[in-house]
Amino acid sequence: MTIRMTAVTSALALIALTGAAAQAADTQWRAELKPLNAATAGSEASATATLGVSGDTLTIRIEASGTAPGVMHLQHFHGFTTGDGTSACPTGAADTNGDGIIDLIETEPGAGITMVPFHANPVSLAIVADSYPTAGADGTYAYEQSVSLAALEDAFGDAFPGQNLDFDRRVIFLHGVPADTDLPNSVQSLGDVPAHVTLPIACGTLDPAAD
Ligand SMILES: [Cu+2]
Repeated sequence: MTIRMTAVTSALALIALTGAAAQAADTQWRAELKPLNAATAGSEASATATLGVSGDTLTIRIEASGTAPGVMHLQHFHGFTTGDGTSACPTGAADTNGDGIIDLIETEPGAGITMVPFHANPVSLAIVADSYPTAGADGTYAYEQSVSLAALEDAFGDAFPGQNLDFDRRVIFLHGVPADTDLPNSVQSLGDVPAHVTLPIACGTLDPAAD
C-alpha cells in the first residue's frame, strides 16, 4: 500500500514538474531604461532590455541608443544583497551631495549594488572587464548573450548568500561617458574605476513581460 501511494505521489510530482518546466520555457522580463545624468552625459541614453528564459538558457538582450559613441558602456543589474527589497531607479533626490550628478554610489540606497554584469561572461560576475559593449558612431549598440541559468544561479548564490536572482526585484543600469567629460571631484565611483566609466546614464526596472 505504501509503495503504491509513493508511486502515485511520484507520478503527480512528475506532472507538476513538467508543468513548471513548460511554464518556464517562455518566461521573460523587460526593462525600459530611461536617461540619467543626460545634461552631464551630453545625450539622452535609453534602452530596452529583455531577459528570456527557455529551459536552462537565459538570453539577455539590450538595445541602447543615445549613448556616447566609441565608449564602452558598463551594464548590469543592481539589487540589494540582503532582505527581499525591490530596487528602484534613482530620482533627483538621490543626488545627496548636491553636485547635480547622480553618481554610482548615490544610487545604492535606492537601488542596491552592482550584481550581474552584462558583458561576454556574465556568470563570472566580474564587474571590471573590457568586454562590455562599445557604442557605434551613431550612439547605439545591441548586446546579446546567452548563459546557463543554473550556472548563473550558482555563481549568484555564492556571491550573494541567501539571495536568488529574483529579476523582478532588480534594476538595470547603463554607465559610461567619454573620458574627457568634465566631472567634479565630488562624483564618486567604484574603487579605482574612474568616475566617467561608472557614471549612470540610464536605468529601468525589470518587470515580467507577456511575450
Ligand atoms: Cu551597473
